[in-house]
Amino acid sequence: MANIDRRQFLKLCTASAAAVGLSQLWVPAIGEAYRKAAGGNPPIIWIQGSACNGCSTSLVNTVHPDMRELLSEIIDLSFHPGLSSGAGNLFIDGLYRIATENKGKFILVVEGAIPLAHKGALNTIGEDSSGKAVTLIDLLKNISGSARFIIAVGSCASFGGISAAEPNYAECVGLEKFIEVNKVINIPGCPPHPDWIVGTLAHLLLYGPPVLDDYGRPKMFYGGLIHNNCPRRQYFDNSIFAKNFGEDGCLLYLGCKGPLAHGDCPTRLWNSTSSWCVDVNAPCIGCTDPSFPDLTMPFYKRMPEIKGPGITSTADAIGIGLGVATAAGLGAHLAGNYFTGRIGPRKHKEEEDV
Ligand code: FSX
Ligand code: SF4
Repeated sequence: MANIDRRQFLKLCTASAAAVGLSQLWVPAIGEAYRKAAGGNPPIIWIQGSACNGCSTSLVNTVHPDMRELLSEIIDLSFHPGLSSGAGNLFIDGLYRIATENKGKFILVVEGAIPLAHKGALNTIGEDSSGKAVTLIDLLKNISGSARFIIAVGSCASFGGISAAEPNYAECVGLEKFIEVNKVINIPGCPPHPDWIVGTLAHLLLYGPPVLDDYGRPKMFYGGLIHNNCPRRQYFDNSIFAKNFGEDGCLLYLGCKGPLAHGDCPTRLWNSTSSWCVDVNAPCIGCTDPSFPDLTMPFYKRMPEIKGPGITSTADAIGIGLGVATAAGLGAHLAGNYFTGRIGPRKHKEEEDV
């Protein structure tokens, strides 16, 4: 058993940027849990689809724990296209061997969307020993059913993201279009914060799946609206709006999508707690939302559907209302995405808030 309980762990994971030295507390606890775990740590198989590699780059930038601690004390990253050595069919054979030997145990992490056009031929990941090209679709069909947990890392893998933006000639979809919805944990963000990835993995390994919201996102990281914790919120409430980049004021008129996006960016901060988008005068582009990017563009133009100050309902009610209003205002061809296929809401039985 870990020597920190789940409540303490959640407290550490949801702590603000002021909390330092998290690794001193929870990295050893997780390491100890691993050592005591019967059968050792479940291996992680990380595969990539249509993406920019930004999610992997974000993971490598983890600070607490750092990458060395992460790989040596927390996770068993058995396969990663960029971090594993090997080439050719040996690479693919190795991947299948890990999946077969760890049937029902391994964690499958998918980065990037799944391109469906041309039977998946736009996304081959290597060749098997007979020289036949292996597509991402083939691989997912072959191994996803054997995974214990499946994680979609990034907005592309979660909901399609940039890869599925109009006109989407490659017919990219998020993982949930491919795999039973309730089996996938989504960690959106373009890219996601390293803490969101590492914290979710750690929770999975220590306590099982975290509590998820209706879009499959761990509530411990995505439970609040950006707008709710934004340091410029007082400007919004007092109708003080920046009209040009670099001015003081709420960034709503410059396109901020903070009122519809969920995440803890304002309190967690990015790049080793140095900053986040709004801190550097850049409006939130809503990258954690299922509507990103088709419905959150243009990034630097105000969405008329996002109302100004005077809103007195709860922050979450504002977010839901805006999501629907925005979809309604942007044309049926895009709204169709929102209400059907691409962004399918799902319901979870929740015993706790996070
Ligand atoms: Fe997508 Fe990952 Fe955006 Fe990139 O690789 S979530 S394009 S920043 O980062 O898949
Ligand atoms: Fe902050 Fe954007 Fe909300 Fe303004 S609209 S308070 S800048 S999140």
